[in-house]
Amino acid sequence: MTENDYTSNTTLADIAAIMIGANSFVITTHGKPDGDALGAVLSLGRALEAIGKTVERWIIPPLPHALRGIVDEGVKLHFHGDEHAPMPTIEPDRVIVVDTGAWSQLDALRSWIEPRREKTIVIDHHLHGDDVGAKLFVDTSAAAVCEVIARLIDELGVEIDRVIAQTLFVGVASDTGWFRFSNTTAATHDLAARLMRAGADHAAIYRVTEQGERPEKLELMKRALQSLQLVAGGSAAVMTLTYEDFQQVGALPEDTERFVDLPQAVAGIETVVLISEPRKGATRMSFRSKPSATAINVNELAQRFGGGGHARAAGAKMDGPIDQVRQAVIEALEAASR
Ligand SMILES: [Mn+2]
Repeated sequence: MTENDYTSNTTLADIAAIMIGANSFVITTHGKPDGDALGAVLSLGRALEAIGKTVERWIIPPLPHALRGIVDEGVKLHFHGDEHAPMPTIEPDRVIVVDTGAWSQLDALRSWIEPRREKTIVIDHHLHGDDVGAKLFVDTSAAAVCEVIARLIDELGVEIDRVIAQTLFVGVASDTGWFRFSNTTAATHDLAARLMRAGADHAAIYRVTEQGERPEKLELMKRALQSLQLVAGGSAAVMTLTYEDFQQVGALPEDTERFVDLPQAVAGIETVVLISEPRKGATRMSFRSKPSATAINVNELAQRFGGGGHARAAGAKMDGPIDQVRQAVIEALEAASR
């Protein structure tokens, strides 16, 4: 699918009708789920169970440590790590993929999803994706896919109870950086208010999701800041975490979450890239840029490295020595700022 084809071919009302007519579902999302991805899996899963459906929730690890705290007791998550791990054993009527439509983010389950394309429904808010499912609903104006899931739950006629409210709130808060990022809209706040009225406890969610990390994360953060290089005349910051850094502090791949936000505290820094190698030879990049008239579109930048995302937040993966990747990133930043 070319990037221009990544547009809706169905409506939320149609998706709701399909869901009401089906009995069993596998819901999944991108690997290393963030709050939005996990919040969407959990809230939609609960809404479908509320109307008597059978649901399996499949997670491609790693699941960030702090996010485990938002999974309600009694909710079972199935994990798929690598090609040797089990695949879903039920043959569901429908496969639901949320918060991504990109095979690169669904690697571990691709061989299971691909033959089920006809019964797969993708619900997303990203700019780009592949031909993962026969049905696609994508709303790029939504700050979080959980905004879209809230509308879908309304279409299903399911009441937003406290648990659904909590998990939707996690998604909305997570993808907007707690309502700070430029993707936040009045509609985002309207939904957040509605979720609070339904019982979402924002202070408790903040404590669990943003203040529940392991000490190893702080050690890795120190190394990330120590590695910081200013490039493109000081307008861009590049941080690098090597495989050895992860090994020496005992950090996990998911411990880098939010590091890329840190240098943005400085006025002159417009763009930040975090390059990390949590597994030997597998380098990944996170790109952020602040909204401004001259802002670099990091979606375009990430695409040069085979990735993508949003204009202000994007990511990419690359095989190869981390030093070479860093050099290529710095050259791209220098070129983009000229
Ligand atoms: Mn999202």
